[in-house]
Amino acid sequence: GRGSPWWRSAVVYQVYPRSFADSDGDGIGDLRGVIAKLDHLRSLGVDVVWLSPIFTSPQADNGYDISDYQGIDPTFGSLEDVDELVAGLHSRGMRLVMDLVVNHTSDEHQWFVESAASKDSPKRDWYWWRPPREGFVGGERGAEPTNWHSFFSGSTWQWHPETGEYYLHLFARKQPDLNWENPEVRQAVYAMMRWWVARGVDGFRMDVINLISKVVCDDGALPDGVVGTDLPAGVSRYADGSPFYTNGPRLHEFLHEMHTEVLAHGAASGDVLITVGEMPGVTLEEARKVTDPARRELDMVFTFEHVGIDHGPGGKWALRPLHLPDLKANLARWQEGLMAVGWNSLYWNNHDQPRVVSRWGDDSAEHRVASAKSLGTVLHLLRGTPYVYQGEELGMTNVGWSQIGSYQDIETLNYYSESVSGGASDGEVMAGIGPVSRDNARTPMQWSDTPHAGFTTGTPWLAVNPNYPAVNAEAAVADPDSVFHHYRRLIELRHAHEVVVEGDFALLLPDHEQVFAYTRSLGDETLLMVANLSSAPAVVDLPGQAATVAGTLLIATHADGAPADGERVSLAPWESRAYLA
Ligand code: ISL
Repeated sequence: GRGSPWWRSAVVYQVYPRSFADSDGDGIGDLRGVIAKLDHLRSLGVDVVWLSPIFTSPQADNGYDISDYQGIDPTFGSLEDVDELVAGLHSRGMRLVMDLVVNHTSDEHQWFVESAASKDSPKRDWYWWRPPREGFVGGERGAEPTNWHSFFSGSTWQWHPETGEYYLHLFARKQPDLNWENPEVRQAVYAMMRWWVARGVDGFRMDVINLISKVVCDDGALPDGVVGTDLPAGVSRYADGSPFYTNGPRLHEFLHEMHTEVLAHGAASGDVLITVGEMPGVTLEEARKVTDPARRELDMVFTFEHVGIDHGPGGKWALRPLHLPDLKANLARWQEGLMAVGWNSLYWNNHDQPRVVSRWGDDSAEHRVASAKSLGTVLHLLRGTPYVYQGEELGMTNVGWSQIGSYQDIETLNYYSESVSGGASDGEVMAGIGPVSRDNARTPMQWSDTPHAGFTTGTPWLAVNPNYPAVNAEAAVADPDSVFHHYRRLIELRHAHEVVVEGDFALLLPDHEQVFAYTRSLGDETLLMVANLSSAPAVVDLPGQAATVAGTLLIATHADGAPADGERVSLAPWESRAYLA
């Protein structure tokens, strides 16, 4: 509605700077590379750029391990480059969202260095230090304070012989968790956020922000996870600790405090900031609380339910083929659940997820373009704020290497070592890694058909996907039927039609195994989206939709699509259309 915050009609584009554009030939993308490509983003029509971390970092997790929140890693450039990026975006009518990674720091952050120096350090309590389990010698198997399994394999506890205690790291051992129970930690984070806001940033994407509050027992101990059978063989001595650090007891209190201390004051421009909390394990009920404007926490969250919908019993490393009705039911549940109160973020891809055209589309030469377009249509006409991950607008695909030596992602490498040392064969582990490794999303952006896809004049830090001669930005921009121009039109539709932004959502054909169909309605307008997400033709009857299919065709994948016949719509493989009446 009128007077609603600017970000409700915005589309966000994620830049993963290491893989976006390299200006100096060292093989790693950088800020001057991003600055050089702003017109690509402007012609796509996005409103906001979310930049993955560019801060000083040992790069153990590609910048999600920060050693100085107010410094820029020399790999990426300088503070002056950030200022120029902000100015370049603002002058083109776009805004900048920074990545806020404050569940953990790097172990090379000065805060941790001081904390680790001695048990009496004034900063000792800034992190989670705990003694070895009673009856065990520190460092030996089983002595860890809890049995939790790390997101990046192994224990969540690292033995520190110098002070005779363990520290907690939910991710890599170079990513110690900050202790948000300590008010000094929280104030230091808020001060750093205010510094970035004063410098001109327009918002924050908050890394794993629903993991900041942990369950602490009265005696200060953290609880053990229940040992189950759901962990792969090699890791079965660990348990799932997530109930004790996901959506923890003080999460809403901390987010509200952050709102009061920082977010409520708005951007330097005078506008409201935009905030999105990355929340693995978030439930709809928690998301509604976080995004209820009256509670003053965050604007939206990244849920993980839909990107877990094809996980097998072994988790993300055992992807199964998508069962479309499950995906539809899940997205519909979130659409409906955040309709009256709260707001959705909409995404298929980011730097942690495999490429959607390979995962749920068909990346063969025959269907790549149509399937990328139809998946885009399904997402972009939903209610919420869409996020486009770099290369998604080109229909970039998974690379799916079969040799572990090709990969660099720490999650992938640690999982490989843990599984192989637990007795799994290289072949079976690689069969799991290929379709889902985060490196699928991290191969360099494909700009042109020149060597290394025009990403760098040097040697890229991660190999370019060999399909770049066919899949690249230069070719896509020149071709009016490309995925790029389809995404550009989808973004235009959101800007042009209030029904795309605010309309109520209703799912059609919930059980259909090929077709995703829904309506959006606002006042007397109805938008109908119908997409065949399969490589076979489909014919559907849409009860009550005769008027909409006779309305204006807003966007379509196939120029020569069969006209609708009453309520009956016939769709070619991967064909989609949206009508407005
Ligand atoms: O990638 C994942 C899917 O298995 C998750 O485990 C992922 O690590 C989780 O979604 C949190 O992601 C965020 O925090 C991590 C960082 O590695 C990711 O890149 C970031 O998006 C730790 O900072």
